[in-house]
Amino acid sequence: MNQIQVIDSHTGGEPTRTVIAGGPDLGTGSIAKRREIFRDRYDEFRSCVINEPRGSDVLVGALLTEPTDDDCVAGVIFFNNVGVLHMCGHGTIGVAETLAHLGRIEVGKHLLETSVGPVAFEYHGENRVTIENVPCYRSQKSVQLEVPDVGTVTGDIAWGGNWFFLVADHGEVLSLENIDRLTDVSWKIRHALEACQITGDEGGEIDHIELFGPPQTTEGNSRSFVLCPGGAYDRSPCGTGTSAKVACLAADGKLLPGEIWRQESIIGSIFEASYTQSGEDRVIPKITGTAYVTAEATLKADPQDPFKAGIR
Ligand code: PYC
Repeated sequence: MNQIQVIDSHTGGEPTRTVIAGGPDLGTGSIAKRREIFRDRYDEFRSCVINEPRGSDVLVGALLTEPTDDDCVAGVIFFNNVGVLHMCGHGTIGVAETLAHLGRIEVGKHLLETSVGPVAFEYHGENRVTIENVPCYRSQKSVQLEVPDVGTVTGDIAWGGNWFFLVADHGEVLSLENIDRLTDVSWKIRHALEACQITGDEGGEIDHIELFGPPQTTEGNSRSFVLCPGGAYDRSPCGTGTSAKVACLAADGKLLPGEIWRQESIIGSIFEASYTQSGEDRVIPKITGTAYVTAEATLKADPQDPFKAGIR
């Protein structure tokens, strides 16, 4: 019987399942190298942890691993229902809360090693975490896209630790009641990007779509709907998505360094964001959110179980 120890948490409603024991041996290379090994050789493990019947499409996984850099409190590989991720903002906040829950960190500043570099975070206590993301930037402004059954939309392409297409002129109502329609429109946008071979830099696949609209809370500056790569929508405002948004606002001169931007998710949870400038065209976003531990569990995968590797 394979046994995998996990701690579940949610960050602004978006779940993270952190694997703390029972994961595969990925060697001692860089986290980027270990992510490749995990992607290429351990897809059954990924699917076992995330997919039904032990998980669901909405979960993001975080496999804890030894850091290569002694300054980092842990290494982490993020994954979801369809593959591996580079960075995950809500996941980093969830991992930070999990490390605090395990007694592995105190209130203060720490580093987490990811496949795209060390990510600094501050654990404030009382479930509150601020992450300092990798350098983010807008790659292309106002890209016009003809989307079958939807019409023409205009979007910015930005790197927030993942590639995003950010659209404001979608004409949709950003409400929970409209989730099916928002998912459908966002999928069509993603397929249209693929069909037109529109990518991020160096051919990076744009696998996150963000629709923006006016806020619906008194604190928010804007509400967003984010479609994740595997088809689930992000319940949180999306850490990398908020970073991509901040990069676009900064590029347009609409948000100054240090100014606060409150991004509201489709369920009304909020991330507070600001940035510092990094070189001429990059920003380092800081994202603050709250996370709560929801479960401590041991997943079991009986070798006889026909769905030991999840439903794929
Ligand atoms: O918070 O960066 C994020 C994220 C990516 C996918 C789901 N959440």
